[in-house]
Amino acid sequence: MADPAGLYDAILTGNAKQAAEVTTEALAANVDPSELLNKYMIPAMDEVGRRFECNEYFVPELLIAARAMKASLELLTPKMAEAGTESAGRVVIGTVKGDLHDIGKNLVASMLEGGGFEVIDLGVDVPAEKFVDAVKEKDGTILALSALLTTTMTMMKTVIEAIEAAGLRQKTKVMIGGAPITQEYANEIGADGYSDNASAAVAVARKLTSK
Ligand code: B12
Repeated sequence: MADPAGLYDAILTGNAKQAAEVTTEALAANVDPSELLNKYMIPAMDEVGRRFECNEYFVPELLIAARAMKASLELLTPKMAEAGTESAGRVVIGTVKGDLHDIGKNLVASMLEGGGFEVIDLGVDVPAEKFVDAVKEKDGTILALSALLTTTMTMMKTVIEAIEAAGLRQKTKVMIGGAPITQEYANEIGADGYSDNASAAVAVARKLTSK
């Protein structure tokens, strides 16, 4: 079996083929998918971000690293989602308007599915009205918002205000996340839940449905 540590370099250098190969081999050898994710893949994306900040990497490098990350995630997430069966509740998820980052959001969506939730994924760059329309369809929906940019995280507040204006706030729990988001920010904008990673997001969603 190829060393799973090779996944870190494959993502860092944007080698999607190698990322998929190492992932396939590691899964065949029963390596825990969350170990691959937390030990190699997320640290690689963090390093990509660091290099971008230092002007060592530019947008093309970000894009090819993201493509390699996705190639690996496509193989991993079905394994991570295998656990759950019955519906634990309904979640509408999306990345807020102006923001195109979807790797973390997709991961949260897959983990929620694995946790037994029915997940409606609205994609990226989602305007507040679209979230409102999707939430309207069923009472008791959890709304999960993702943002990766300090310039777009403020859209989360806009979405919460739109949900309030539509008279849906009492029936809707809102959870938020993404690299710049903190518990303090969640409190500040009146979100009901926050987590900084995909597995904790499932626990948060469970807690919100049990209230
Ligand atoms: C890959 C990447 C891109 C890719 C995105 C590809 C894609 N399909 O997603 C591309 C190239 C498109 C991109 C573009 C840009 N990017 Co970018 N990008 C990144 C990078 C390197 C990795 C993000 C990532 O995927 N991380 C891995 C995932 C797994 O982590 P995550 O998203 O944080 O998600 C986890 C948690 O946050 C949480 N979570 C996430 N969402 C949610 C939701 C809920 C409800 C919950 C509970 C939890 C949760 O769980 C997830 C899993 O554990 C980050 C650096 C970084 N380390 O974050 C920069 C970064 C986010 N980008 C940045 C910038 C500046 C940009 C651009 C403006 C660059 C430019 N000049 O064009 C554009 C903006 C485009 C746009 N309008 O959105 C900056 C943001 C700076 C800031 N303070 O706002 C960062 C931080 C890089 C940096 N260090 O400067 N980017």
